Amino acid sequence: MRTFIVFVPLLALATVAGAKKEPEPTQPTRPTLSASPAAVMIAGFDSDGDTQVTRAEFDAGVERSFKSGDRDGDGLISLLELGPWSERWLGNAYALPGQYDLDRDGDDKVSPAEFRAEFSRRFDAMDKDRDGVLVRSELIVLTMPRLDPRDRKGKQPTPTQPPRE
Ligand SMILES: [Ca+2]
Ligand SMILES: [Ca+2]
Ligand SMILES: [Ca+2]
Repeated sequence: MRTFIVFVPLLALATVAGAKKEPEPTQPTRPTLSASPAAVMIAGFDSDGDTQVTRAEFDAGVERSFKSGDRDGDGLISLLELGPWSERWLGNAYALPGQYDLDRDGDDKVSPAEFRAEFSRRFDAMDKDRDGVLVRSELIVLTMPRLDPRDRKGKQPTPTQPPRE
């Protein structure tokens, strides 16, 4: 992936240099790469370190996560337990999936079935090729920048040059 990230700006610079005095050279479109809190959590379920999360690793990870969230061991994650669980596994108490995604029957408790169902839904949504394995590219979201007509002028990429002496 590193090769890809380095290569894109170089290619963009080459395109601009090659365009010379063509009017309005096409803006290089660089996607923004990001990962949702749920994707970060799921990436952590890769127990054998091969960067792929199989369905078995996922199921085990979901169970592990649920058990760690159920601090009082009553078999449910209460709303009081949900905040610390979210902070630990999603990186923030307000990250999604949250209470309304997880507690589908609205009894203020997240059951193992509710928990599994929500993450299973997310696994299926991320598994684009439907092979039952999540690879890193399926966990990363590419957002293409929107071309705003107002930004067309005067926003040339500035090539980095060594300072002249
Ligand atoms: Ca509990
Ligand atoms: Ca519930
Ligand atoms: Ca897949």
